[in-house]
Amino acid sequence: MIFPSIGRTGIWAGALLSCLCVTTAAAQRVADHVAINDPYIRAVPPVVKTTAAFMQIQNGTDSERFVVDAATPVAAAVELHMHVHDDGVMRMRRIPHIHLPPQRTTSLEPGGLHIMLFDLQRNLQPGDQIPLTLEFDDGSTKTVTAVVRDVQGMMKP
Ligand SMILES: [Cu+2]
Repeated sequence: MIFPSIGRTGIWAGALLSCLCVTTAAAQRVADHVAINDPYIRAVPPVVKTTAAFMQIQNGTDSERFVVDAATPVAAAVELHMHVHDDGVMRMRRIPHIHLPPQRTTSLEPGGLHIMLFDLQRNLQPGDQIPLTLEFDDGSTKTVTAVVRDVQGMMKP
């Protein structure tokens, strides 16, 4: 029975290494230095299977950071989007990341940057609380509770 004993040693060594790695990474996680305020999701009628999430993202670090992905259990697909003026028409465009300047707050709002939720898995009623996870450029993540809210109009007032 030599393999089980080697295996066990390997597992213990591996566990020790991952503990050290996690501790080191935890001290520098972007997610720990980013504050997310007022996250909300636009309420839509049950027949509509697409909506968007908005929030204020405060980068408390001294370096430029990025949101690189987002996810929520209520949507089968999630994309980062911005609005662009195209011959007087507002269009949405997928972007690879949301830029977070150092020591600044970046607004995700109707008519601007937003997190697009596709193929909604259930009806979203105003007042519902939905977990939404953001992933940052270092791979760290932050999960916030977004409240479903009625939002008037797609454009900024
Ligand atoms: Cu969009």
